[in-house]
Amino acid sequence: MAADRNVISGNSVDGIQISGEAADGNFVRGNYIGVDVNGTADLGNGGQGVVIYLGADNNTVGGTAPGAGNVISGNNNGIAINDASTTGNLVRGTSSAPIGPAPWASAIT
Ligand SMILES: [Ca+2]
Repeated sequence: MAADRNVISGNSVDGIQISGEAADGNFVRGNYIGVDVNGTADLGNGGQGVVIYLGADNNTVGGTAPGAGNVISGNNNGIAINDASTTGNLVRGTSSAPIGPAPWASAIT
């Protein structure tokens, strides 16, 4: 999965927005968000790395399978989940290490 990752970095606003009542059941897996293609240098997005809001429900960032974790670093904020109508979202396999100690860890720094 790692070779298939997206590099979502260097945007002036948010890296990924999952927004609105219909934005339910999405997965964000295996990406570099806010770092360079090697996953080692700061290339942060100007807003959130990932933001889930305005009624987006039951979305998953990361996961427990090998390669499902994201590296989310260098952004203004790592992950934001906002608004009372935004429910049931999961952030899985998190780690404070620059790249998680297990291949499935999401590193959020
Ligand atoms: Ca919804």
